[in-house]
Amino acid sequence: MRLASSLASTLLVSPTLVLGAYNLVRDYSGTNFFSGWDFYGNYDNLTNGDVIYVNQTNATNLAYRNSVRITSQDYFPIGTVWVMDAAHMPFGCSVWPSIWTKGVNWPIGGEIDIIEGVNLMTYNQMALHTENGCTQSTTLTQSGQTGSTNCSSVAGCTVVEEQASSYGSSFASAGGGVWATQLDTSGIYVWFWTRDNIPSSVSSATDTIDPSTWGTPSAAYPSSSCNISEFFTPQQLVVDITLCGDWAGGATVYQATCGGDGTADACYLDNVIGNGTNYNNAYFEINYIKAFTVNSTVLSPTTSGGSAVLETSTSTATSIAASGTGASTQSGSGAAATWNPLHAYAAVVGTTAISALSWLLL
Ligand SMILES: *[C@@H]1O[C@H](CO)[C@@H](O)[C@H](O)[C@H]1NC(C)=O
Ligand SMILES: *[C@@H]1O[C@H](CO)[C@@H](O)[C@H](O)[C@H]1NC(C)=O
Ligand SMILES: *[C@@H]1O[C@H](CO)[C@@H](O)[C@H](O)[C@H]1NC(C)=O
Ligand SMILES: *[C@@H]1O[C@H](CO)[C@@H](O)[C@H](O)[C@H]1NC(C)=O
Ligand SMILES: *[C@@H]1O[C@H](CO)[C@@H](O)[C@H](O)[C@H]1NC(C)=O
Ligand SMILES: *[C@@H]1O[C@H](CO)[C@@H](O)[C@H](O)[C@H]1NC(C)=O
Ligand SMILES: *[C@H]1O[C@H](CO)[C@@H](O)[C@H](O)[C@H]1NC(C)=O
Repeated sequence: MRLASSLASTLLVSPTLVLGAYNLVRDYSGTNFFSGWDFYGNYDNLTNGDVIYVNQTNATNLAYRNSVRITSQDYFPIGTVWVMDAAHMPFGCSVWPSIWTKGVNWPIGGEIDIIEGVNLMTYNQMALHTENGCTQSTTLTQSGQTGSTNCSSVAGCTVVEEQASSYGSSFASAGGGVWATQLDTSGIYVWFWTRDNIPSSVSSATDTIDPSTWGTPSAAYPSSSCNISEFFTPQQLVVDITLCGDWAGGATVYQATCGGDGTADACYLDNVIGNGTNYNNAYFEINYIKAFTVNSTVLSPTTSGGSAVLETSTSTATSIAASGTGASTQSGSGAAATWNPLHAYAAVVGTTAISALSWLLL
């Protein structure tokens, strides 16, 4: 459902971006991609999708397929830039992928939806979710189109990407692209570039990165109407794919791009109980996810208080040991991708009545 509000067209004032460099603290890529994440290991009791986020490998409930929801073990402080390079994002009827961030006591502590879409949507939708009192300013500069400005509403404060090829088959056809997200006391900003438009300051960034030259972001949430320090605790990254559920499975949302009879069960009946061939494009192909922070530090969660504490060490990507745990190596006829050892994949593997939506790392 494309959001019709045109509030964004009246937005004029430039955000004040903090200048200066951020230092690399994590590089999730290649054979180390799956190091440093926790697998959810439960059915989707968060967005009511028809999936089991593995490990529940012996599930017999045919209402579910296997999928993956991974959360970074690290928490990243206010003062972080994440950069994500993907060649392919999952898409298809009933498919609902996201790359997003959350605090330790989610939904308290803020949520940043960097990449999110459902079904056959053709554009990415960004959002913040917070407790009451954070809104998107009406005076800012962004290239995207604002949907809702209330970050504590059910939908969150949403911004639709206006550039072409930000989601679905057009994203894949363009060779994918890069998102960069700045979480700063001055605000939260998301930039998107298709493959051909990635600035060299991003593609060639190694140890440091500097957002000050990137120009107008796709989505801007300046602190003038949302005190970032108040509404956001340190954030962990989440990557997941669910099927149907609260957003993709909504009767009108589903019908908008996938048709069908408009009933509440259409998403499920038309896709989830099928043989898996519907999910040939339900995979991530991620070249890398990198995190850069101002203080070269990452955080680990405490079990109380909703805060996070500094780790004693500040290890960098190169010191993260490779581990095979959690990196499924299933394959099957439903997997459409050409496997590349440098990339991490999530794919539908559909050969039997119970298809598996699985991560592949070969
Ligand atoms: C989801 O299930 C897990 C495992 O049973 C549980 O720890 C968690 O609290 C549940 N989450 C919600 C939101 O129900
Ligand atoms: C599935 O797991 C449960 C709980 O661990 C176990 O009791 C059951 O025997 C398993 N079923 C199969 C078919 O492996
Ligand atoms: C960075 O460290 C300095 C000195 O410890 C501290 O004052 C500042 O708040 C830190 N900034 C961030 C973004 O963590
Ligand atoms: C935002 O939405 C929440 C939840 O519906 C509501 O309680 C709050 O009053 C709204 N805030 C504004 C500024 O409209
Ligand atoms: C923002 O929130 C922080 C943390 O709660 C607080 O210390 C600060 O005074 C707030 N800033 C403003 C301008 O309200
Ligand atoms: C899977 O379902 C699709 C769509 O209904 C159908 O075209 C295809 O023949 C089926 N494949 C198998 C192996 O049953
Ligand atoms: C989860 O998967 C891992 C790796 O396959 C396995 O070692 C572990 O026993 C599984 N745990 C459960 C609860 O299924």
